[in-house]
Amino acid sequence: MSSAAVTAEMLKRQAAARALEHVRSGMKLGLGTGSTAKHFVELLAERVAQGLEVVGVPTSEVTRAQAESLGVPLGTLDEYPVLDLCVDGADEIGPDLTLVKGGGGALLREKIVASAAHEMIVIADASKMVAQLGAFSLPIEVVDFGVAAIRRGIERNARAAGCQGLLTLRRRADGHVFVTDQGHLILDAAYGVIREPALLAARLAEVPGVVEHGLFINLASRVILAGADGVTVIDR
Ligand code: ABF
Repeated sequence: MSSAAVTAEMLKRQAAARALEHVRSGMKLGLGTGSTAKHFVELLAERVAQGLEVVGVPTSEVTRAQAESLGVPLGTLDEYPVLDLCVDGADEIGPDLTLVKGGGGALLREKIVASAAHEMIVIADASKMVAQLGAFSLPIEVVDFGVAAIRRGIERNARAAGCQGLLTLRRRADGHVFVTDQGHLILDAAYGVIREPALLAARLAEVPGVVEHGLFINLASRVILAGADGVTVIDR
């Protein structure tokens, strides 16, 4: 692994370790998806082995498998519809802590779990903090019926929110169409800049066939960023 990659992983782990300081025995936790959240689950598992009593609700099958293999007690949102804390990563973090998420394809479950938690802590390396959202293509989760028509609806409604850009059907590395844990497809929208996230979110939600999108608005209560100059905590 290159020295830059090692540094990036170290920063992610530092952010994850800081988030762990907010975990207490008895908590019900939302467990995020992605490489940064993976560090959190690993560190959480170490504390569980030392006696910390928590229950984790995973946001993806990948996280479920990781947490299970590490011995973290797991539950479901049906058993625990209210969570104390959700810890997750993000692809972009805006100045008001609006997030772009979904690069890992887990945005639907992530948003449901985050919404069920009293608090959402986002952990990331400092490069995820941006002045304006949109450089990272916005993941839009859609059903697999009438995708061409859904595309037109997204393009029309996004234009009304001042956003235009190529919609790309997400594929796996092997070229097959990516299918989410819920059996849906993802269109990644290269908008470049998202000036009015709330307006775009509202317009996308109106399109029949759009299940969810990667704009997380008013969900993150705290962001923990790890950078070369240390760890920064930002509260909403
Ligand atoms: C997940 O975390 C995804 O929504 C998001 O894409 C990802 C960030 O991944 P990483 O921590 O690997 O940068 O929640």
